[in-house]
Amino acid sequence: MNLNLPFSVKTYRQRRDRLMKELSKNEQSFTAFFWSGSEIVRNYDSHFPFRANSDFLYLTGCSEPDTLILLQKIGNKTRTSIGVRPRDLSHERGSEIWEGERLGVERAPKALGFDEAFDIHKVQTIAEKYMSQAPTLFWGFGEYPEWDQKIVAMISKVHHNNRGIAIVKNIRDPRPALHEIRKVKTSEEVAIMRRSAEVAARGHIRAMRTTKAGQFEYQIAAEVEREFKKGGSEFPAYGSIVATGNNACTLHYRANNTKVKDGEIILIDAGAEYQGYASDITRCYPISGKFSPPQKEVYNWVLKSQIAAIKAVKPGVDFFKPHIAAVKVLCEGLSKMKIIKQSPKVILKKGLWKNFMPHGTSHWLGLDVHDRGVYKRVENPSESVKLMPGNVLTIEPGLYFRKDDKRVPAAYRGIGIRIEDDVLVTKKSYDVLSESCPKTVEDIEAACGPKL
Ligand SMILES: [Mn+2]
Repeated sequence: MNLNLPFSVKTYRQRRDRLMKELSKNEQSFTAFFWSGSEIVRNYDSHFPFRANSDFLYLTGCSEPDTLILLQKIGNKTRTSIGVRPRDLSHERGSEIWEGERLGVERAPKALGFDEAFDIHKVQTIAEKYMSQAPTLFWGFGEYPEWDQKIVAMISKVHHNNRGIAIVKNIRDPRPALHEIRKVKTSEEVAIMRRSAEVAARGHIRAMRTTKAGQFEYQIAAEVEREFKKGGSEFPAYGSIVATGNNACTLHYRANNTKVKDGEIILIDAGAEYQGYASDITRCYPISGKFSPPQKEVYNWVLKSQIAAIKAVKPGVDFFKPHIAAVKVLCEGLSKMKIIKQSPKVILKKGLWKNFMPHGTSHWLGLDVHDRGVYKRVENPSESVKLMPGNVLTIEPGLYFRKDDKRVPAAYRGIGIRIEDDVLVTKKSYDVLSESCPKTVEDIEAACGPKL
């Protein structure tokens, strides 16, 4: 069976050990559970392609549905177990002959580096046994409601069997510790993320080279995603946004069903998922291959702001420092283009820029496109977290002038621009993982023609 783990079994074992060490800082003895997720029905008996929960993926590298990780630490002793679907070679519906090969109970321990494995159908007995051995249970509520209920029922059962005396005394969330670990990428992870960004960049370049007036946005998406698969990425990291003209002003535009016209700018926000890791790139280019003067003007202000933000990335600075750098330039642009007839200072102070850039400049990037991890300190929410070497974040300022926005001079209406790169925080400064994607007006116009 080809599991295609991105890293060695040893790496995943080390990740689990590291997590257990973190969790044991406050809890001597505990059990922790992590669920992979299940297949989800799209319609009738068709399912969406399965992709495991990212915490689960981080800890195993494996993407089998209906799988539960059990980690236990009692004093200095650790025990790891994994509940999987049993093998089934019958001719019945739902068997491997119908649905594909499974890892199974016998192969799982060695293949994934766990001490033991069990049939997921017997989870209740096993999980209750584990639970009754340690006073603290780590489980992340709110992601799988069905499992939240199962966990509560199991706790109840364990207590009932013990004549109502509490055995599970503390229920804690394992995610803050795990997400802090996930936030700092190793060089192995960075290599994969760089590749993810390179593959995504090729998709954007192909779109620039093939887009012609009269195509539908989804047909352009197909050109982008063709390069993803060609480059070894099985799935896009999220639903590709291909938004022409005024559609670009809808931040999470998903319809992708408009025909593109000459004279418009198209915005593509699309990233590949490579070995589980997301890239997230946004580029805008003219359908005709040439920017009009007002389009170019808006584009260059966003570009200037994006470059200023990237230059603000370095270890030790506040997470929001790049955002502030980006916003300052946008305020200058909004004033210079007379979109807001105020000085840049007033636009900044009164927050008027928010009318035309309603989103933040950055988010973490990793296994999840909006990778987990906090932006403000949990203990002091007025203080933002600092950037650290190994963090990967996006830098994506934008300006959006809706076609029906009467406040905006007519020449700029219907233009929506966002420019997004994936940036690694290095020991001294930054490294743009998506730098192979054209970004200046000159480079984009060159990439737009001649058409393939
Ligand atoms: Mn993004």
